[in-house]
Amino acid sequence: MTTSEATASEATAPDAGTPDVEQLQRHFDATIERDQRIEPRDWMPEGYRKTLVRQIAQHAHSEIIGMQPEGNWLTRAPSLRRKAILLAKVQDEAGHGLYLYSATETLGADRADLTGKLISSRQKYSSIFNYPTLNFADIGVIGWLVDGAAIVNQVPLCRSSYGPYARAMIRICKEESFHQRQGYELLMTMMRGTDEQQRMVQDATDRWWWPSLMMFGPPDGDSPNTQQSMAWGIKRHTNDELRQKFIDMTVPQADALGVSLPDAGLAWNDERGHYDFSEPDWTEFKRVLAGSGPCNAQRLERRRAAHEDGQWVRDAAAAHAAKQAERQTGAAA
Ligand code: FAQ
Repeated sequence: MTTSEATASEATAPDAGTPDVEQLQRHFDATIERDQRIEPRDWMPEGYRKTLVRQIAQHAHSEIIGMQPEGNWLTRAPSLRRKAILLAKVQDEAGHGLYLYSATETLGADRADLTGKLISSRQKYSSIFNYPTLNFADIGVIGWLVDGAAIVNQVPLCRSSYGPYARAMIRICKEESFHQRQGYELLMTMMRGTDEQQRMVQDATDRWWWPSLMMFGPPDGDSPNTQQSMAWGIKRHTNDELRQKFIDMTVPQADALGVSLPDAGLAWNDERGHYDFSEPDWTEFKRVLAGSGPCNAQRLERRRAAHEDGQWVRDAAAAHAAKQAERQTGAAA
């Protein structure tokens, strides 16, 4: 184990006996200061725990709701190869949701409670999944832009201060990288195809560009959580820093693909060493967050229906577990 992997308890254990809250807080602060991990059994301030549950739950919900836009094309994939790739990707997203819900459970959250909060609109999921997938080029563009943005946002989370979240992100990021590449490869193939296929790619790029930039969250000046989350080492970069990184990375990819990005203000700035770009429409972002995006109602309705349809499975699993426990108690007696 490297020093940076040492847990808070191993690094500086508070004095023997029952430590008071101030002592525990100092110990926690010192762990964060040394850039070491907080683990589930370590003491943590309530605000830290709540912030993690909020962010990780929103992330888990995004993975699960995020299965819908692409799932929409599973039955209509143009070839067996594309269908197998898409199926694997959608299944991966379900897995990501499960690792993340498990991470919230290490913080004392209850998965059923979080699902209840999602389907009653008391917890958010990413704005990006409230846009429709109109044709198969959208599948490629989701891989390229949406998974591309997810990677830029999530790679730094592999160094997040909370151990179970950071470890979940390592595996998720490896899979997201395959997702991004399959999308880009799909688009490359379409761009070598007919005029109509090339037009489809351009149209999908035009529709997904701005929503992809909004995935990084509001501008830093309007982001109530960033400062504290960075002080706690939960987030490693601000929303605007990551948005800029994504743009700088994506513009050359668009050039290689042969598509234009729908922003007349996009231009390399030699002085800054970054691309300048226009401001996304933050009124639209707020509208989508408030529940009035193109697909919000449909996404939640489908998630609610899936939850209700699955009730008998949960009941059967609980009855089976109870029966097993009863048998074990009987055998032990
Ligand atoms: N959509 O103060 P901040 C994926 C909320 S990738 C909806 O800046 P924070 C992979 C925010 O929660 C997508 N809500 O907040 C995939 C806060 O709400 P609250 C998921 C947003 O937390 C690909 C309020 O606005 N990725 O699923 C959004 O410091 C393809 C104020 O904002 C993650 O969740 C938004 N875009 O920063 C799956 C990554 N932006 O509760 C399928 C982890 C902000 O205070 C197919 N999360 N809000 O009322 C994060 O990095 C952060 O939570 C941010 C927001 C950057 C999203």
